[in-house]
Amino acid sequence: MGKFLYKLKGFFRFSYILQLSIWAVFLGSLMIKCFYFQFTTRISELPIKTRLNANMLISSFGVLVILAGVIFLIFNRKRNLALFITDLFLSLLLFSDTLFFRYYRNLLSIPVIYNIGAADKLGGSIISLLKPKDIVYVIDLPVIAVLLILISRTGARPVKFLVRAAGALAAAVIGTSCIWYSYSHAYTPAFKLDNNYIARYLGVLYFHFYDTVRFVSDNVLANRNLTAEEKSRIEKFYEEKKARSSGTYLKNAARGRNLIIIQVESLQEFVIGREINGQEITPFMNKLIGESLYFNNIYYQVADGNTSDAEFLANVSLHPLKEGSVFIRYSTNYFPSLPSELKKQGYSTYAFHANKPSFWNRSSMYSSLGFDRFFSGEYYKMELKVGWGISDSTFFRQSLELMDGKSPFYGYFITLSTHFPYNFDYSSLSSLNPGNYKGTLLGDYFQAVNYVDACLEQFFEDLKKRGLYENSMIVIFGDHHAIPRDENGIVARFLGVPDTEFQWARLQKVPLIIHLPGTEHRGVISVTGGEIDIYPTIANLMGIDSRYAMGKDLLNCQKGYAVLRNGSLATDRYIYLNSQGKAFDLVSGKELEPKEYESELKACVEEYEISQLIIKKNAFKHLKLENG
Ligand code: GP9
Ligand code: MN
Repeated sequence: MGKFLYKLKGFFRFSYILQLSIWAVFLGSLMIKCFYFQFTTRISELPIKTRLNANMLISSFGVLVILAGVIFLIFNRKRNLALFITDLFLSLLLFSDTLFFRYYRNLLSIPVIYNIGAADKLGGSIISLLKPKDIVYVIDLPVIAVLLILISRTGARPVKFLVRAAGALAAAVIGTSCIWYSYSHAYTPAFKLDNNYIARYLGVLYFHFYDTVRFVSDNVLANRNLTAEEKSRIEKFYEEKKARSSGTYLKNAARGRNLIIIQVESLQEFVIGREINGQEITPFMNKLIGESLYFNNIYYQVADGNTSDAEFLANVSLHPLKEGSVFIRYSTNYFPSLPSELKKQGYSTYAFHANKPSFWNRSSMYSSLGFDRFFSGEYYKMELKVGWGISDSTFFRQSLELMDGKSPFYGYFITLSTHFPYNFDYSSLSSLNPGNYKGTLLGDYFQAVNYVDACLEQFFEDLKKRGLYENSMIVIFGDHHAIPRDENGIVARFLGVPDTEFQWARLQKVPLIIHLPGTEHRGVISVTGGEIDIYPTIANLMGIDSRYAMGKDLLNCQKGYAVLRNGSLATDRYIYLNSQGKAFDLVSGKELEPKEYESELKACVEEYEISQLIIKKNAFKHLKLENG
């Protein structure tokens, strides 16, 4: 009997150890994965030993303990399997977050996952975003699987409900205390401006919890009725904006002309006017700039919607959504826009982009925005594939063939050949020799840009041949960043600047060229602006209405500024970095006193908030603003 009891005790002890091990592996490995995620994405910054990072880990631990408690409470016989599946799910989530973040510098929020159709777009780029170290996301799974098998052999012990309830309660108390502790030490106002701060202060798992609650309250429980108070808040904003706008410089200078806008994929400002190995990277654009209005301080303002956000900014002049693409989430809203204004003036309006029509939900959004026709990938014959699809040279040539040539028209052309990661063999398309940069991401990018520059030159020639050049206004701008933050070191070295947050922020500019053939309207305009200012600037030149535009007319503005997607602010004088809560003088790099920028920052936060409100409540449907 004694022997039997001894054996039995041993048996229980072994199964007890196994059970404890599975909990330990679950908690320990997920903590390591969370830790890895925070630093591989650089959401959390080095040095590791800071109070901020400790709080982030405490909060992550809290979330995991609560989850473990829930599993303990709900599952009895299938408890270990539930642990395994939860581990698998969270690992997959963190892995997806990692890849998505490496490219978009953003977290996978529910609206993004919800519209997963658009997320397949990373496609071939995914491999180039993978790192061998990412193996950490699966390394514990075999251990848990072995433990599961062993436990199934020894027989998992069922636990009484009361014991499970007590355990879950204890986990809930410990978990919430951890989260509460970290939350009370976090700078929570930043949460409203950028999801990344939520993960920086409280960890990526807490972010997913926060995002779920927000999504449910925004979409499932949301009231989309515009209250009287919200309506007057928006009206007040536009009245104040109208009072600020003055000047008539170049008003109507392009009245009645055709409008051609070319949105160039990943075209950043730092390549303009630069040479590599004694060769100009963008010889055509450099020459064109000498004969055009060139805006050299324009920041991109895209968020989750990336390219589609650039289209939204340029055609609607509102800030994009903080989460998800407005093209996908609110394509049924009423948006006064550049194409719809031009349509009122008798223009035919066309959008050209050689990709799937469903991509970024363009087909439905374009009709909401007032484009008569959308020539998507289905209209083009594949002659030459470059990167993601049909080459830009083929795209431009075939686009012109698709047009009926009736004037006046507005054509919006979106290129594709310069899409990240630029690993196409451009040697047959570009004669640029990137020298020391050959084979690097930056070297490949230079060749890609050099290629699109030549395509633009050819497009201008074709426009001339078709008689569509002289009577048009041609606008060229870049949609967003080209080089991920992780790779910025090489750009910083190329430009001879330090690789700091301040310099990185300063580099997030895109070129904006406005060309009026046959006129003397030219010159470099250094006022600070963003993509949001494109529509009102064009409206001034073409003499059309832009009363609902949130941006400013760059040709007639006293104070330049651009509100960036992460809550940072660029002005003619300084850059405020939201991640650091500090502003730096653009010339001296010196930190500014808060009182020097606080009120401007407040106004910009309000601008951003108003924009979100307009989109989420479909406010333009309910507003009748006086002509601006
Ligand atoms: C897809 C193209 C690229 O059609 O516009 O989109 P992006 O990945 O840059 O958002
Ligand atoms: Mn793009």
